[in-house]
Amino acid sequence: VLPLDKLNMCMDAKHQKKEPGPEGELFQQCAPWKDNACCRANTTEEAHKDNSYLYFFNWNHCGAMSPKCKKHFIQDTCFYECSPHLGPWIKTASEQWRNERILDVPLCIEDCNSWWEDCKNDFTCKSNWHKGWDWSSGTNKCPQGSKCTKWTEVFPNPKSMCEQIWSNSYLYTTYSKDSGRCMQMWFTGPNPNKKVAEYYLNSAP
Ligand code: FOL
Repeated sequence: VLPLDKLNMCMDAKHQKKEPGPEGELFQQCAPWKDNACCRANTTEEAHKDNSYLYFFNWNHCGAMSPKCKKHFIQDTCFYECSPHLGPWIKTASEQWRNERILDVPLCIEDCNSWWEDCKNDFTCKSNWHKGWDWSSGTNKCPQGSKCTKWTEVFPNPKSMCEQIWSNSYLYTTYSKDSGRCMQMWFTGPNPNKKVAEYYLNSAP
């Protein structure tokens, strides 16, 4: 049989393990996932670097990204690479670099709002960071015809950023962390997202 435990599984993407499990140590911001993770320790170290081998992604494509903004992108990377409770939102992907993706993961309002607040004075040239870059140098640069503008011009509000930046990986919600109805990118202690996945799995059509 195919083991398919939607409450405890890893997506078939670029760096995730086949099955979730404990990792002795995970690096810094990814440490909350160490008891049960889809990421390896190496992946979490890379997640904290600029232009890491994970995606060779350049956060500083419109000048240096501020540290307070970058910490949210590191946390998003931890969440994306490590989360074992994304089953209800895993879909087949059409990209050549991954077989599966996440779609419309309901993100807690605090996590989306603080991410946008901490980035709103930064600059970018694109609203969808998955597609359309100039990769000719080996890392992403703003494509010809695009211009670096204020974050708020590209993303007027938290919802536009959280939903558009990774092709609708996230769904903006007005649920708070204590609701049990939204997924948390930032948490300490036991992973609160398992119960959220359980809720959505049981309330699914
Ligand atoms: N975080 C979350 N929450 N969801 C994600 O889907 C996600 N994905 C990445 C990182 N964090 C995430 C991966 N990021 C390319 C660009 C970004 C990227 C992975 C790959 C890239 O190669 N883009 C090409 C198109 C490639 C294709 O579509 O096949 C480009 O044109 O820029």
